[in-house]
Amino acid sequence: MALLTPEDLENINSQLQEADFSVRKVTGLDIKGICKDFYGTTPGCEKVGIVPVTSGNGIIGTFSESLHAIAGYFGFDSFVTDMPDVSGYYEAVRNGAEIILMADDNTFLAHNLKNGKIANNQPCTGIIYAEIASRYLKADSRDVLAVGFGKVGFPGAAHLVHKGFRVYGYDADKDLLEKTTSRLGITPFDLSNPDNSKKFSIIFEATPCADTIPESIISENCVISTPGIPCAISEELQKKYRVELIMEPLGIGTASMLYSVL
Ligand code: NAI
Ligand code: 1J1
Ligand code: MG
Repeated sequence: MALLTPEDLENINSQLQEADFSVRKVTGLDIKGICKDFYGTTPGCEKVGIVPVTSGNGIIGTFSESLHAIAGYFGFDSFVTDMPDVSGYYEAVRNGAEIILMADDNTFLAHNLKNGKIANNQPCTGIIYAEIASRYLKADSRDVLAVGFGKVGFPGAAHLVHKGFRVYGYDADKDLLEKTTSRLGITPFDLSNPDNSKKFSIIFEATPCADTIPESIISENCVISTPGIPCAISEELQKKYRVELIMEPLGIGTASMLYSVL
């Protein structure tokens, strides 16, 4: 499992602003607008308690502070507890938290204690990046390429299928590729075969690998919506094809979680 590093989270506010600019350019709405439209919710004055967690690989420096900045950016009042783990959870609830945000190495959750709704970061991230991609105003068709069918990619790809897109898909794991494409009704599209040169204007990518998108399949001005870290495409190709890149390490997925539990 690829965990975030403090370097990924540097300048989280400017990363969010840049992502918001790109999302608006691609869809006509900002991240809040997409979440509001998609989940049908708006933040009131819910207080968010962020609990640092020490288990497994432990606390990621700036993870909790980044969540605090992200919650504020999307209009939520939040605080980080002084204590971690169970003591931190107790502290959060005692101090009036209505929504708890906390993560160990496997699960990053948002739990609304008032209405009981709970969200997991992986599907929330996949679905919102897929939703953003699906709203590309200048798409040339309803064909979409989905790359990576893991914990983030699978729910995103499923969302695109359910929205009625013609989804082509690839995963480096052959068994998973076969299983997922037949289960979801996706057309397998082998990116490792250079003869596959169909061009896409909408690409959704969720892998932990760099440079997964080859030059042969990208069209000028295509959208690549990708939560995957590191980046799916080289800077050189991004410039050459004027790619609209939606990529941000934590905030878009967290916004999706928060709006989904309102
Ligand atoms: P996962 O391990 O469950 O799935 C990754 C999938 O990518 C696997 O099925 C693997 O076979 C496939 N893959 C690996 N290399 C590939 C290649 N070259 N071409 C095609 N497929 C390839 O991982 P998960 O949990 O789905 O996370 C994916 C990425 O998203 C990670 O980098 C993770 O850190 C990142 N992430 C980002 C978030 C954000 O808010 N930006 C939130 C959560 C995760
Ligand atoms: C661990 C989070 C690991 C990731 C979104 O409280 C702390 O500081 C740590 N226990 C947080 N998960 O890196 C996922 C979540 C993107 N990657
Ligand atoms: Mg994100």
